[in-house]
Amino acid sequence: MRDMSLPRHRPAQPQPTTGTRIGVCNLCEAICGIEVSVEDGAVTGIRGNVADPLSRGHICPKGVSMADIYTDPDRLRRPVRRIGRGADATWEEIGWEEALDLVADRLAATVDEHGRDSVGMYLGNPNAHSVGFGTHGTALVRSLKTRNKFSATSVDQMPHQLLAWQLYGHQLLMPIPDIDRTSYLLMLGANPMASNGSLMTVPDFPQRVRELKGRGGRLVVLDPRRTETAKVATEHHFVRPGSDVLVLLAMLQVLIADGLTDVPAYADGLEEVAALAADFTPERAAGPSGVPADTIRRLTHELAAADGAAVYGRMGVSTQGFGTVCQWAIQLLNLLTGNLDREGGVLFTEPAADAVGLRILGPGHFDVWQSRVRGLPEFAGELPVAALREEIETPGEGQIRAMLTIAGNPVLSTPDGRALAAAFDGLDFMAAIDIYVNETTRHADVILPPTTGLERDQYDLIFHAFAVRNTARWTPAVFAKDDEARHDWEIFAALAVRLQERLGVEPQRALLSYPPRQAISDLLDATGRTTMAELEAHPEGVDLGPLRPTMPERLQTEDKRIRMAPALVTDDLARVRAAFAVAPVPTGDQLLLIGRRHQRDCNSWLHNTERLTRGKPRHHLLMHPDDLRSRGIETGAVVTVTSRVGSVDVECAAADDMMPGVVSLPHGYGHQLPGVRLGRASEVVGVSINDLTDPLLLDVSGNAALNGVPVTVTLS
Ligand SMILES: Nc1nc2c(c(=O)[nH]1)N[C@H]1C(S)=C(S)[C@@H](COP(=O)(O)OP(=O)(O)OC[C@H]3O[C@@H](n4cnc5c(=O)[nH]c(N)nc54)[C@H](O)[C@@H]3O)O[C@H]1N2
Ligand SMILES: Nc1nc2c(c(=O)[nH]1)N[C@H]1C(S)=C(S)[C@@H](COP(=O)(O)OP(=O)(O)OC[C@H]3O[C@@H](n4cnc5c(=O)[nH]c(N)nc54)[C@H](O)[C@@H]3O)O[C@H]1N2
Ligand code: SF4
Ligand SMILES: [Mo]
Repeated sequence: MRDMSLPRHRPAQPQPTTGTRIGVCNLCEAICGIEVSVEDGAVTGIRGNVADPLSRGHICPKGVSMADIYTDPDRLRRPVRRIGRGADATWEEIGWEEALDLVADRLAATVDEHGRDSVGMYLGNPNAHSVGFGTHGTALVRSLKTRNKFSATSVDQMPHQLLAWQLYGHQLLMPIPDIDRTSYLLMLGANPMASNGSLMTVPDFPQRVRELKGRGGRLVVLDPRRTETAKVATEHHFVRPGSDVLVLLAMLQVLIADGLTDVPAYADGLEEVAALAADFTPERAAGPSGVPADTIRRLTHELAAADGAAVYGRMGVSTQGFGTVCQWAIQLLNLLTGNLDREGGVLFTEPAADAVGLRILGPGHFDVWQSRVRGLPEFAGELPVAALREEIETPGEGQIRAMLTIAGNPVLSTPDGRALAAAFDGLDFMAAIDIYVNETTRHADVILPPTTGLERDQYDLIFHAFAVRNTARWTPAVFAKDDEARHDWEIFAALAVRLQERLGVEPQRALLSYPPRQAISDLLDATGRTTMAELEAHPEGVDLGPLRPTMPERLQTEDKRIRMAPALVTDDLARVRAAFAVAPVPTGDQLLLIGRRHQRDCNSWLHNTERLTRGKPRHHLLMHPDDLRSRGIETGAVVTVTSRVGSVDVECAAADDMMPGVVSLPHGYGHQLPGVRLGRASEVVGVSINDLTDPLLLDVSGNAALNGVPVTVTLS
């Protein structure tokens, strides 16, 4: 049910009234260029832009839905204040000045009374997709100076950033598979046919794989589900969730024992790595992982022999118990086979706006301080979001009493989300910068809504740096915002200045008048690879060429060398040994739960658009037919899935594509909470997988182990 107290807005007279404009889709990391056709102010079509040097005309169903976000009647267009709670809450619109003052007053008062850590912050995924956050978000974050800063990073790519800092000297300096020239791509725990790639900006993955196979190259996938990507691969192997670490260490062992290494002159520590990997043989990996020993040996030899090869691993090997060791082994497989910094291997990008070289973000640090309750390590100034709830609920010095969320929905996105929702209700004050009343922001006292994709300028500060080709693109807004709307950067700047004034810090007023275009222009000038003038003359994007060798100059370590065996990793091998010493496989009636993504889902949102929610339901618990049979469960039945933290009831479906002993639920569902104001979303069936994931299951980095969660499944 939509709350009628919430005024519904149609956009004010949009412009241009008729014509075709170049835009960009900011819904995933593929950053596709688009062409938007407009007639009489209404979007009549969105296509991929064939002139875009990176995306080459690619588009997926979500790109087309950029128009639905723009016209969405559920979307907030003015600040709102909540009156009442939960299902009975109503929302009233208030003016911008009043709303900003209210948020700044309450947050500053909390800091004054209880100290700077009493305000908590969650930064969600869409921030990475907005230039305004890149240029102005940090000022807001810094103005609060809280140690209780959390983000989607710790349910996502934290191990990658931690290792990028440890090995290459900067948290954002990650080598990218040279997919357009490689002859061998070994992929673990990633499904780019659905996700369109991550930490590998690779628009049009399907076509690039066709090209790879067309030139005789191979794609090998290791995944507990025969995914859409596994189905287009030349080879797929099931691997038991959480056990990849044994397979990857065994590959290192084979590589070294069989004399297949080709170590670059700027890397140190081969002997140490050899000693560490020595007893992780393929035979030891085979039982727990389900990958036969001879397969592990063969894949290792193929990798070493290939003329340009890349190993790549994503969510499935990051958000699991050994995410850091897995990602370390992946980096080392590339390094030791001589594929780092090699055409057709993995290479560093040379972005036109270089967040790494220009130190827009610091290089990183780890465990400099710890979370108050559980003593979990910070990484680069943020704490694991799995600790957020206890930091709100546990009394004492430093307890979180007020929250600010920015573009985040942690109730659906982080472990034990249901309990986190209850914790939010206990706060003194909560504010959100968000475009919807969703499962998280319904707890906020005030919501400040920014403009969205088609109404704002865009430059992909983050994703150009992870792209399979060096390109740059500045995209002016397709539609001018209406007078009363605010861009996110305007909200960040206005709130930062207000907080600085109230907290006795010199206010950075210049922020308010320095739009992202100017900031990006300055960054482009600093590297000199292109200019704002050139980008404005080429709105389709400017091609800066394929990835090139840059080593060791591009290294950000002080001595321009790579230390291959950092203590953080070598220490964690003890945990690996212990984990697989006793019970290599789940016992009894236990199954291991993993997540999944669908091409037409977008994390926790966009379930209110007709375009993306029609068609076959896709919320089922997928289960191997043998696992159903042994429990006497028919496909389609409603089952109860139970983990340590809770249980959910959901329909199941038999799927030969699942590894026996493994079950899968999509993430981002579970919209049936009272008070959620999202048209169709509340009718979209499906439960939240994060009502089952466990905040106590963590990688050494603090990243949540969202995959490989032990569950039982019974007939409801
Ligand atoms: N179990 C399980 N959990 C997961 C995952 C998984 O695979 N399995 N994946 C994890 C990953 S990789 C991620 S990145 C997180 C994502 O989780 P979150 O960080 O929560 O991000 P989203 O769900 O993408 O978006 C959150 C909200 O941002 C708002 N929003 C959208 N666009 C904008 C905008 O332009 N500005 C503002 N201010 N708000 C906007 C919308 O209301 C949306 O609901 O989820 C994680 N959670
Ligand atoms: N359509 C769509 N696209 C998206 C998103 C979306 O929600 N929808 N979200 C975006 C975001 S925020 C991100 S971070 C990226 C993520 O991009 P990907 O990482 O490519 O996406 P996932 O589908 O989460 O892929 C994880 C894979 O790991 C497998 N897996 C689970 N556990 C294990 C394990 O222990 N070992 C191995 N080897 N595999 C395992 C799963 O079966 C799954 O196939 O996608 C982005 N793109
Ligand atoms: S692949 Fe990603 S960037 Fe491209 S249209 Fe789809 S959602 Fe948008
Ligand atoms: Mo993500």
